[in-house]
Amino acid sequence: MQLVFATNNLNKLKEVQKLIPQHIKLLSLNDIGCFEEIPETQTTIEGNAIQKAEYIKTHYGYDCFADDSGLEVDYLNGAPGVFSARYAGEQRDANANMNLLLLKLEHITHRAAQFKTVIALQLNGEIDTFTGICKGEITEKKFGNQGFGYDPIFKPLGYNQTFAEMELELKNQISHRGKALMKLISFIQEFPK
Ligand code: ITT
Repeated sequence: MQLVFATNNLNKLKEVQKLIPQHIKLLSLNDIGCFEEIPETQTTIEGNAIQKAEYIKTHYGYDCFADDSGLEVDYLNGAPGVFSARYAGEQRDANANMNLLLLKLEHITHRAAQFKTVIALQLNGEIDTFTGICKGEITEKKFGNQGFGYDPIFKPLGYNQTFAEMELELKNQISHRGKALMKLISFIQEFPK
């Protein structure tokens, strides 16, 4: 079976490549000649994931899955959520996004947050979605330099390190994307090879 993973984020591709079973041939957007910006205009994480997967099927004809993720901060009523990538502006700058979030939480002790991923799978004319959540808290400053996005300021529950201080294997075991992907993988194991 071959499946396109519809992401322009090379970090996500790297995370997913490590977890996907060998009998599934993972194609990137590069592999199918898709170099355009895929629209993400929905108001929910789930809506964006479905939009990305459907876009690839409609315009390129491939079965495909797409992930949309966001960081939901309790004190900010779930923001930045679906706007996580462009929280500090259209330049989608991870450092600027983290700085803005740290500023909004300055002197705030309630720092609970969660990462959420929804993966939408477009396979054999059907759409299915798989959700993964990872609970944790926002640290007071940045720690570590692995990973991407908000990783340096997110400490998952039960751990003393941020995602950016962890090996990718550990992040994958406990992360929102890892959990959603495990659900996707057990779903597609059912299909013939
Ligand atoms: P796509 O091409 O897959 O859309 P993207 O970077 O736009 O890549 P999303 O819209 O799914 O990804 O994610 C929004 C943002 O949420 C992303 O840019 C990061 O800032 C943040 N994010 C998502 N997953 C993350 C993770 O595992 N660790 C840290 N930050 C993450």
